Amino acid sequence: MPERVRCFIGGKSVAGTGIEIPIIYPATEDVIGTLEEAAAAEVDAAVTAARDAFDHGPWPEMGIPRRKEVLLSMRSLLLENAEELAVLECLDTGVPIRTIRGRKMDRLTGNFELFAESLSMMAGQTYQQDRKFLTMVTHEPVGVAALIAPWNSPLSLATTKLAPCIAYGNTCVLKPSEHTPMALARMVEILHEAGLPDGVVNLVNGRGPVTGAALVEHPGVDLVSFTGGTETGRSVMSSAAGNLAPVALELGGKSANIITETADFEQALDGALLAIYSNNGQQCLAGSRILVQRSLADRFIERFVERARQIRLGDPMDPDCEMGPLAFREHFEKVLSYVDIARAEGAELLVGGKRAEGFEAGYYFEPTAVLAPSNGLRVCQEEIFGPFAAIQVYDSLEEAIAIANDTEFGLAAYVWSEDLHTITRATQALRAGTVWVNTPLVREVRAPFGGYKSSGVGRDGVRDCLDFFTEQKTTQIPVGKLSLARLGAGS
Ligand code: TXE
Repeated sequence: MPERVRCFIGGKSVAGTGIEIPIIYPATEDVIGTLEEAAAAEVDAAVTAARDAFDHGPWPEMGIPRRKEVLLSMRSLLLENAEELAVLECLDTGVPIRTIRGRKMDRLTGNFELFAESLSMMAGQTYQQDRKFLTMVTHEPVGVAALIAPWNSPLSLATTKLAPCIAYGNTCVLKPSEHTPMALARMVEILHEAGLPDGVVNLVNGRGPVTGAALVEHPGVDLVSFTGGTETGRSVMSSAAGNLAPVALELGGKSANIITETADFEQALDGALLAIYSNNGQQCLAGSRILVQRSLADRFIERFVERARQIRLGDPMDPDCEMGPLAFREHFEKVLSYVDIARAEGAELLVGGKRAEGFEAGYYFEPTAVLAPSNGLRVCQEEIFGPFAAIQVYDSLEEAIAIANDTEFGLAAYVWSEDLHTITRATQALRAGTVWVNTPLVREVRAPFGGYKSSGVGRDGVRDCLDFFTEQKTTQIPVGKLSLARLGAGS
């Protein structure tokens, strides 16, 4: 475990000259390291190193077979070091180690594999409608990208940006969340050990309004890709506008999980619990509004509450742990505050609602659910980002669809039914970037992923990442000699 987390700039570890921030293990509240915050000077050095690697380095000019080889050797080395990375991510986040060892590590290594392979299939276009010209469209790297990562799943979400960014020949400066810096710092070292040229990936650490803001506003940044909260996303977008830097934003959600009376009840119950309580409830695509059809509401709520009570909270390093602590103190307090907000607005507390008992320390919060009388409540409209479900009862499918769409967000939606027409009607009408039918939380990483409305701008996925992380260049060449009008040559 690193005692100090520093910047990594131009292939070297560099001291941060900002403040020192304690790194806290959320399961015990022990200080387990110190983060050296990057001040504006280190941010500038990191952008300069990335610019230099873009303008003069081998990376953007490298042929695809060689770049692909480097990406695949990064993947192999990450795989070899998967256990170390998993432990660091667990210490960073408090997410159960079994979740990290499983789907998080698959995502991390899969991101490098996918974008390495996508290079093999990358092609431009030609237009030949006008027989006098050959018109070619080629993809070229854009330049220096600022990549801002969140704290709920640092390795997989940071590399969802980083892998396509560098695969398509760009260089970058990565800023992890100040709450979860360790696994990504180690990952950046591993990428270099695997043969990544210096300056292609630079790392700066620190608080959002300090290090993050300095990075996004830096005039040397050509592109900004951000994952985080909707409010921060708005400010990132307006800062990037100063440089006219294109932005991709993956923001919050308040996704509806519609349980119809035609659902496979047991599957829907398992799915609803997973959708709100996995990853300690801290995921943008959580099914945080559970809409249950009236005929099965009593039975569903009773079983849901019974199961929520039995979720095994514990030490996230224990492979049997199903739910760990929330990621940091302020976040714990934010989630807790929604219990009083819910009560004050007339919601009924069904389960949980307080710090979990039996833990001397740690940001443990009980799996919580409230029954909300209306979708207008703050617990139904605001992203809580914790193990906190708002359950509502509806009568008809059309009513459920209207409730589902009555939100400023549009990241995901879930529907559970065995009836074809229910499924087709719901999937067509739901205003969300991803709709899951009879399953929670699958990610097909090749397909677009992103949000409608305030859930984001742009999409992850192979085609959209190619569009975002490359410039398209149109080149036109005449076929044969042209006879051009001869201005100034007399008639
Ligand atoms: O996230 P922030 P916060 C949601 C969730 C959560 C809320 C607030 O609802 O409760 O956001 O969380 C960096 N310029 N999600 O405040 O601030 C910051 O350092 C540049 C949803 O912790 O969005 C970190 O690296 N960067 C979500 C990253 O932004 C700035 C994941 C995310 O932090 C910055 C996380 C600035 N001005 C929270 N301010 C998801 N979509 O999965 C902050 N940052």
